[in-house]
Amino acid sequence: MTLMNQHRMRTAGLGASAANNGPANRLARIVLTLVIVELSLATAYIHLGLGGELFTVNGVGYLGLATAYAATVAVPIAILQRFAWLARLGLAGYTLVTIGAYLVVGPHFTLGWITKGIEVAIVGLLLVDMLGAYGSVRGLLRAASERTGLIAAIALAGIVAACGASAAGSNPPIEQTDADVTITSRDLAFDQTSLTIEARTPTTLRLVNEDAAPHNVAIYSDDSATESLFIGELITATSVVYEVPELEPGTYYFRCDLHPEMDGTLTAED
Ligand SMILES: [Cu+2]
Repeated sequence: MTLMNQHRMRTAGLGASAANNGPANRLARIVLTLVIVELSLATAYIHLGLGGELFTVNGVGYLGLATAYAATVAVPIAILQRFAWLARLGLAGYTLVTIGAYLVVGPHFTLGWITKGIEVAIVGLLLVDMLGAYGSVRGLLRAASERTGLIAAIALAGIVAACGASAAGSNPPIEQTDADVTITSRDLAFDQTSLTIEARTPTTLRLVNEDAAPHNVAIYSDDSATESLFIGELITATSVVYEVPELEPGTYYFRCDLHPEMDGTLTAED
């Protein structure tokens, strides 16, 4: 950002705050900031709960950027406030990159898509926030979009809180169905790195997940994981019996799609 742009932004910011100084508007801005921080912390919490290196690093990033955003926007210290534009752009950019990486890499499961919905909302609300702070469109349009965004934001914050409460409250019992093969995930690791099943016949595979982080078992033709033969649903703190389709005799690759470092060899033999 050039010095001239910064100057223009600050000038625009002053103009906007002079025009928007009513207590209702000020309250709206505070609530908007709180909601953006809450949604960022919710995303951090979900990602830290998934475990594994990538999600942990990403969650810590959200924590740091949410803190930087809250500090530069809300703390009345001039030197901090001068960097509010950087914190806003940083959080928006980071969120966009996270969404993009997710679309490419996955894993695409329900909680993942919920998190992406929250992230899209973060970016949208930051745009409303930046529009309000730096006012590049007319005041009327700005005020209108701010209020609409605010109502949507409050509704979304309520949904996130409700989801969090229901996730914390649910504790499904572990099924006790018999299966041909059983594998257990504990402390972000499988208890076996090699599984053997009967070839040319459908197999039942039980995954007992003792972790609070979601895991699945997915089978691929080899460790490039490009050709999938079976993708089990992700489960958290419960057990599931997968119906694995029949496989020709040979050696295959299995892993947890969420934590690819949890992997091993599956052998199908007659
Ligand atoms: Cu996993």
